[in-house]
Amino acid sequence: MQTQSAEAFQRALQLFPGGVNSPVRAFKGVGGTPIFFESGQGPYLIDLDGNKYIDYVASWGPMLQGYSFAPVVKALSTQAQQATSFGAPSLLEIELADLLVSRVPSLEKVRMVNSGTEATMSVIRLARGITDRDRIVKFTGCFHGHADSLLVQAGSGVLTLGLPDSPGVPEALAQQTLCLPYNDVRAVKDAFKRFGNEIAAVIVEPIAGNMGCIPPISGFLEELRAQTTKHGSLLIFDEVMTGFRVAYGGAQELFGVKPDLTTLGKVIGGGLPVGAFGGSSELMDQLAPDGPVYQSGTLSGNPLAMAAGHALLDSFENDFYDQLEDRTNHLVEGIRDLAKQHRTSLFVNATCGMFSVFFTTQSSVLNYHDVTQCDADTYSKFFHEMLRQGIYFAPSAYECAFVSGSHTATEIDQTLDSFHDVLRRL
Ligand code: KE4
Repeated sequence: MQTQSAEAFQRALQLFPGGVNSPVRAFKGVGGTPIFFESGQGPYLIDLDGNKYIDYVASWGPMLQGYSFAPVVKALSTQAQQATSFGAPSLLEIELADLLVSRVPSLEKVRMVNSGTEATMSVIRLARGITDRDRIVKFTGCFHGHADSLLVQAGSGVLTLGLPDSPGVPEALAQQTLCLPYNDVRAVKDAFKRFGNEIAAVIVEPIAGNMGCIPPISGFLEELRAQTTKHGSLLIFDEVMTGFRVAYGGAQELFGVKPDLTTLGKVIGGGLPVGAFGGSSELMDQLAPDGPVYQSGTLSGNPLAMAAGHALLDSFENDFYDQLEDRTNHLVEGIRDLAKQHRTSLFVNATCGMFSVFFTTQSSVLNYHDVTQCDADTYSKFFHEMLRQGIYFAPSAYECAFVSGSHTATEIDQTLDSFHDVLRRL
């Protein structure tokens, strides 16, 4: 008997390309058909057939306090009765911006947008406008959304689907994007030696999360800061995934490296569509209407989204991150112990609130090349076995697993029990 998810997917295939509204949801990377969810509560998701899962996808990061988080639900229901959109300034955007600026070291001013892609697309235009340079540097396997200049050797869905790059991106534009190996200090130095004064900006995930989780090696972010400063280029930290997840002030607080510009998304919307980018007042004032670099958005600063984002971010008391780190470590150390016990060749990269399981005999996974040496087929088997255990991991070997503030020891221990059962059979 067909599940209701399978039936829904048949309908979706008639309406959406690939039956989805974002490629990585299509299960192409793991096989099978997507699960359609009906509701979520804390760390749990429930699908159309009433199956309950402990969730580690977190809507790809935003759900840092789990699903149906009461303060967010309350803020949304209150605001919805006032107005769902103004297309005009409101105090709600000020309250969220105040919170972002007070916590993220590089921010003096921000511009609200509606997705991470909008944030990175806009910040690249700003950097090019400010420096009057065209070249940008990104890192192979890092994903910054689907703006043309950034869809070059990208991670996430591009990597999952094995797409070389994307048709439709003008060659002339793609040529302005220099892709370097992540964590490769020598390659960064060489690139700046050759192109230094032509480089508008370097954009980097300060902890890579779109080729699986890959933290920076010591000195990598510091070298990016040194080289961009030396050559008059701008350093952009894409903290769409890491912002408010890995630390109170994001990865830039964690590593003590301050970029010129930062992009944010996911968590700051509390599950609603919000992105933002920001930096010093001097740089941000180059944006219209005061400055010459144009950027705009009908629903930017949307009151519902601002209310949801503020309610979520306002819930992170200082010890939130200590607890999140402890919970993440408890799970990750447990996985490593079980892998040893079962002699499973796997490697785990982790940081506060996010981790990835790589099926590999390698003793480290530091860049895209290492990731390509990992066994994606075994990940697919792992994914489906865990699904049968009621544990929902990302339907791709090139994504992260996310722990939330709603995952308690109960869910973590149940997840480890499932790992025990599954690793035995892999
Ligand atoms: P969005 O446009 O999807 O809101 O954000 C793009 C983006 C930018 N920067 C980073 C570091 C990101 O991780 C993302 C989006 N992440 C993927 C999953 N890793 C979104 C999932 C999807 O594409 O459906």
